[in-house]
Amino acid sequence: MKILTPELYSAPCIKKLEKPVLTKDDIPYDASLIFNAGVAKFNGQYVMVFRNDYGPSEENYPSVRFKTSIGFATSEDGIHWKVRESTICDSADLLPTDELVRLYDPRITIIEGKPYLCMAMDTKHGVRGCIAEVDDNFENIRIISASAPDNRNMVLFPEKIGGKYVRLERPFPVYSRGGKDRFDLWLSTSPDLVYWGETELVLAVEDVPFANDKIGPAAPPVKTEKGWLTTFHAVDRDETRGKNGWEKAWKKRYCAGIMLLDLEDPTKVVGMSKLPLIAPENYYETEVGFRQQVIFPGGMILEDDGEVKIYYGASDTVECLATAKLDDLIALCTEAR
Ligand code: BMA
Repeated sequence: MKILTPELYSAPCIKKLEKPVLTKDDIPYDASLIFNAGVAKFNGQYVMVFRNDYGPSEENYPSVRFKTSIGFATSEDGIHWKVRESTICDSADLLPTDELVRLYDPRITIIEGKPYLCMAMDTKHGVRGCIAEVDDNFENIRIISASAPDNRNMVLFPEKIGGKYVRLERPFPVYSRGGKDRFDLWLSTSPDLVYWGETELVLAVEDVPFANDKIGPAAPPVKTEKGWLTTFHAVDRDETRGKNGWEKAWKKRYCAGIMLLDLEDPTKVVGMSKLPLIAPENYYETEVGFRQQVIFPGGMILEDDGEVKIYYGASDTVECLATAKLDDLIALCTEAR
């Protein structure tokens, strides 16, 4: 295992599955990097919408450029997945004249029985965050709202709060935060999922002891008696780090953090773990893959027996699953560690 300093570890209550739950070998079409999936329980099964970056290999990267498709899979147990032959969308289908370049990093939220996807959206004029409606078969998407650049990593809450839809998001204030990645986690509300406003800061990068670079939302929040339980991604950067993947150098490490937000006013952080929830440790998180040392949750499911499933992309290459008990996750947020 490659050790980055300072060493960071997952919380003791986290149990990682030994192998990824989805890799390129499971995909019935051109696939290379399968990661950053959204996962939900919907109509009696688990559904997954995942990112597939394909085209280049480690040998010919970066002269061959990635294409990106969004795939769909279902599961009876949340562990073994069946991937559908047809994708939801594919950047290869876009025309060179189109403004949209690709959609990626999908998250699923079911609101009043209807599935919605939040995605990052690269366009010719900047990175935007979008919300899309999707039919119950996850075949056709319709983008209903897209932010101004620079924003992405949006996640919707599963119900209205105070009569309004709510999302967490991560704008990129490149000029006003010192010209570096100093990006924070924000919240906006909407009467209709289309028009968004009342934007407030929730958590700043300097509030997170294991981040020195940027933070942002991860999986959509889960409602608990103690508050909205939600993961976030947290990045530390070290200029001395060298080759950690396909690129000449990859200087960032992504961990997952966890916090509780107030049930009625989710701009208020009720508690946050001062240590990472999930850190890169395993072989497929630290030794192999496109960008090693990256953990990026996109789906969190609370089961009836109190088990929480957390799905995360590892090394921007495979999709993994960790589990924990709800009570332990709440304790991490409310008891100082
Ligand atoms: C972010 C996004 C994520 C990715 C991460 C690490 O900026 O592109 O999709 O997982 O970088 O490469």
